[in-house]
Amino acid sequence: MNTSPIHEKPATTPERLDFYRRLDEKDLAPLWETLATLVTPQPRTACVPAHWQYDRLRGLLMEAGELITAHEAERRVLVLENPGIRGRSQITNSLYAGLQLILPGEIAASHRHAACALRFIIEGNGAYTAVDGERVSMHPGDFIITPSWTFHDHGNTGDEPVVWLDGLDVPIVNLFDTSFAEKYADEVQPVVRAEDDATALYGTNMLPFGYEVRGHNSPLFAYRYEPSRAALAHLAQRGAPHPVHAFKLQYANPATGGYPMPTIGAYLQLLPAGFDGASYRSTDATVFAVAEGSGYSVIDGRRFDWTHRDAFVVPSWVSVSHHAPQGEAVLFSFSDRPAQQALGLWREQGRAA
Ligand code: 1HN
Repeated sequence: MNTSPIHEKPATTPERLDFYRRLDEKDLAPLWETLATLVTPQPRTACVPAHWQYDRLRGLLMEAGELITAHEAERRVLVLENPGIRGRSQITNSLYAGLQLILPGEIAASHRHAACALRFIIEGNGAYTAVDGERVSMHPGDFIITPSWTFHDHGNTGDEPVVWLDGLDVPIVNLFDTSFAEKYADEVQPVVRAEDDATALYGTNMLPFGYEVRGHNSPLFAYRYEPSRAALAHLAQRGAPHPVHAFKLQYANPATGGYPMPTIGAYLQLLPAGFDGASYRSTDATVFAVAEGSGYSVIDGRRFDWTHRDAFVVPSWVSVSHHAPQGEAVLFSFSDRPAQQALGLWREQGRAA
């Protein structure tokens, strides 16, 4: 790959500086002064690799639970901010991530927005999320989607705190200046599909009879952990791991075979005990959550030792390899790959056969 710049910034002379000043007054700027940083030979992100240890932040999340109600906060979330771009509520240039806590008896009121969301359940049972009238229970390891512009509220009818990882495409929506949001008239939307009716479909590869494909969102809002995990176990029994990804599956929209949402793809991968992954990079910065076990990843030459419930992020076009020396591990991940592919921009390197 040719990584030399397409242009070197020309020398600045007093005459040129004076010219630039006069351009500036007219809202004009010389491209040759910025071209080298504007169009780089390869991605040059401000985002950095980062790791959030759940054991070290769980106390803070519970403290948030004492300091502010879900009602007052609207959503009680600690945002995972990429250290390279602090203050923007972003984990990558295109995605938001946060850890949301809902305590027993609490309700997070119904609203909708242009941004789509995913939830990956980290700990606790007894909470539900309602998406467009469909109430879905949440259990650790489940992957749940909230498509764009669908009303959603959450509740915890159990007796323990429930925590999940939120992922949203808020920065993409804001890049296009296409943000809309509104509250539902009541705190909670009516349940139009019973939990059991909806849940019965999850993991069956079946859709309601007569279902018509509409838009880009999966008609199934929840992907249970057990069937996904069982599929990975089955793959691991039958074949050799991929040198980079080990055993990796992507969550699919059963109506189209495509991604569950137009902007965010999500994945679950099993690293078998002793897995020593090869180095790889892709243009989609990726957020990982540890679903099971422990291990480490080498990101841009730095080693990050992770364990169950931790989160970490791999920026765009930065090399990563995964390792599971202490036993098998399962990683959940999500990225903006569907958006990049739709625009013809996605690339990867180091993908062995
Ligand atoms: C949101 O609506 C939720 O519904 C969580 O749980 C996190 C972050 C930014 C914007 C909207 C939720 C969010 C959010």
